[in-house]
Amino acid sequence: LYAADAALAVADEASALPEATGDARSFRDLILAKLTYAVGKDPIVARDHDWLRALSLALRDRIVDRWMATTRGVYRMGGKRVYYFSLEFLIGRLLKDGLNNMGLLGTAREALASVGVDLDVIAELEADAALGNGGLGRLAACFMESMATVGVPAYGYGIRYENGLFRQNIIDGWQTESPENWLAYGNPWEFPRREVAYEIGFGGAVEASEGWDGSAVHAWKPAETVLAVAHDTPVVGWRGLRVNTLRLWSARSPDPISLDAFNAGDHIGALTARTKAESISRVLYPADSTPAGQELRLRQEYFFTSASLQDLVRRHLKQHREIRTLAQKAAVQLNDTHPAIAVAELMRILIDIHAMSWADAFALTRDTISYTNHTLLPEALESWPVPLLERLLPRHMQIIYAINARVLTEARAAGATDAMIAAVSIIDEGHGRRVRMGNLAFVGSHKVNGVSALHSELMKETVFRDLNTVFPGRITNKTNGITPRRWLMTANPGLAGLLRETIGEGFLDDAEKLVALEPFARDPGFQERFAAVKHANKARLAKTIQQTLGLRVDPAALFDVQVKRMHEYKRQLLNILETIALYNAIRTHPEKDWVPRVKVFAGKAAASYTSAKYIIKLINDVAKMVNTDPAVRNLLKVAFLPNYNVSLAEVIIPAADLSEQISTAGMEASGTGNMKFALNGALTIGTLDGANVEMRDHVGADNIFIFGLTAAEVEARRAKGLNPRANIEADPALAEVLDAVGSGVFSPADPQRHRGTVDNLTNSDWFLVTDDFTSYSAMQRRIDALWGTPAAWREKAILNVARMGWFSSDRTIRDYSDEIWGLPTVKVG
Ligand code: 4GP
Repeated sequence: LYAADAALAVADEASALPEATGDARSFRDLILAKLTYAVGKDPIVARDHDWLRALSLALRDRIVDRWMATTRGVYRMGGKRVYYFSLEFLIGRLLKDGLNNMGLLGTAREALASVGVDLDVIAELEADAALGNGGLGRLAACFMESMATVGVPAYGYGIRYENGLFRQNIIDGWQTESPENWLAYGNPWEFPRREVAYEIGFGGAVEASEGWDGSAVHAWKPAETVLAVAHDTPVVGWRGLRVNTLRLWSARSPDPISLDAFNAGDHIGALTARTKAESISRVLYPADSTPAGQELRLRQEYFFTSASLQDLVRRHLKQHREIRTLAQKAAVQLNDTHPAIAVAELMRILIDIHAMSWADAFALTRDTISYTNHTLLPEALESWPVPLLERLLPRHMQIIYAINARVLTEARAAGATDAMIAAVSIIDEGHGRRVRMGNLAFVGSHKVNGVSALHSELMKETVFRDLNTVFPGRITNKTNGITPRRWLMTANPGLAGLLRETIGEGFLDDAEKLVALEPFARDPGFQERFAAVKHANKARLAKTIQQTLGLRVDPAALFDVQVKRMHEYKRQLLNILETIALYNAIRTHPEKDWVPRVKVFAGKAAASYTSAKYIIKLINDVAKMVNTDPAVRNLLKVAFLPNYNVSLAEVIIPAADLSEQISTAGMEASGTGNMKFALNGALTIGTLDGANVEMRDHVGADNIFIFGLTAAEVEARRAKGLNPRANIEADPALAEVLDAVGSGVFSPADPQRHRGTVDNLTNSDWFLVTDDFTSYSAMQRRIDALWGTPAAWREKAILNVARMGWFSSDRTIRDYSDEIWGLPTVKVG
């Protein structure tokens, strides 16, 4: 093989290179063949990016073999498939995860070493696919991996955004946004399927005629069409047992250019239609709980939903020839309301194209679809103006009206009052007539789930109270989970290795086997090794902090971390205000025995979310002062790491001692970062919110630091009327902090800068920062005390690792399979 010869020549020159053996040798040859024939480079001149591409393609070949086998198997068995519809898939990098799941991590490392290439160096060059905003998108990615692991035949359906979530730059402490160009070096993982393209219509009119039996027949004649072109990415499960497909749609114009216009000299106008069509898959909207762009966002939602439904109906008919069996063979899971238009689109396909009766079509739609809710925040509940839907999707609007009429009749029959009717109606008459997508998703689904026990209960009491009365039993809970392959094995190889040596390999296949670690929690020898792993991870994060911020931090300090989207309900503000209180206390009482802390923050704010951007600025203003104040003597450091994404999370999470999960109770649907930290041996400081509640139940109340008001108490205080001034008066430390921030101590060049933030806290404080400040602060001091007894701290940290197995997304997916999708799963290992 020519490539192999050339590589050996390279190896000869650097005679110290290790020899590859066995599997590594054949894998090396595969990499070299890819480098030569797919990348077109000689090993002698290959650069790191070339090696990355060659390695990725070599791995991809191995994955593809399993992929074909999996797909053939599903066809042969004729079983049910799951279709996970999500506007976001926050998949991050795929190389190491793929190597790990294929059992090739060591092999690849050895193969590359034999040609003088360092796997870790080239892996760092892989683009981070940020096709999502936050928790909802990352959950979809964990679910894809777990479905492949537990043997659920699944397709993920979404959009192939040319530019994913924006890149966050911090300039002079302020967030600025620039486009993330994740496709700049091409994407080795995807297979474009030009032949799999569907027409997606917009606008136009509906023509009604009389059918053979006298019933009305409707034909939608769209004014405009866009093509949805499939791009497939294989998703490998643990041990490579099965490989599923992530199918992302890219928008294309049916007419790439208007030649007439071009020839007439209008070179830009000739491309207008194309630009408009392609803009659909251009960018991901920053949608985490902020009102997003209007029409384009709706176009995106319909675009990918329609393409996906057309695709799965085609697959179903090809295999089973009979549309009526759809629900037995296909389970469509709507990840939040973004794909909720699926209810109307599937009805349109069944009625207008397959000539089904209304009743049959609706029963089939309901049996096929189910919906997951991810937030109770009122501003995040999607609704579209009726006139917009009427113009863009006229046939769907008709169908929605018809569904609504039947739902309201059903509700009346069930004894609904007028107020209940108004609440269950898909049309919101209160705010200028809007279509409530949550209600549409609810009535079109056989199951509706929340993502933690608390959240699912709150759904029944708040947003879906009346729908829950009319359709009792439809709401169910599926507590979120995280994949331990990415969040333990590949993100924290040191800890994974230690666990394997200590309790064997069983936990790799079944995370709940981590309980075998419990007997080691107090073992001094094990504690030492556990602490050494943590220290190494902290040293690595310290290096990242030094490289990105030029800030030196001591890995021996307590690493206290809050990383997640920036949002007022997540209360990064509470954290930074308490940090200031600590700063004041250290300055006032330098003689005390302070615990050295490093406060780490990271997270993006939606571009239009001004108050969140001010919080970022405040954190950076505080950092600037604290980090350079000699009076603090390195007892406190504050680091805001820019551009939080999956790859950065993989470095930060294994290095945390303390995990901040401090949302206003009742507002965080679940959280999944909370699970990742605890699985990696961080202790949690948190409110009784989202999945924190279940984490406390699993790890034990002694091993988690719970503070603050409960969801019920928050509701009661809001009902009674908040009184932040009284809270501030009652806590002199808080008053001092707010005085300092408001008067510009941290922003001397612009003393008014943070006035708005302080005024808002003093006058309204919707997120109850001042209500929880005192108990939060007290809990932090208890944490300091525990840190002073390393054996006690380590014992708790180890027990967290041992008891977090239940939060594996494998468990979550098994629950969905059993109770929502009606599918069998397998045990691996
Ligand atoms: C998030 C929720 O805020 C978070 O609590 C939850 O863990 C996650 O979904 C997954 O269920 N919501 C979003 C969103 O990301 O865009 O609404």
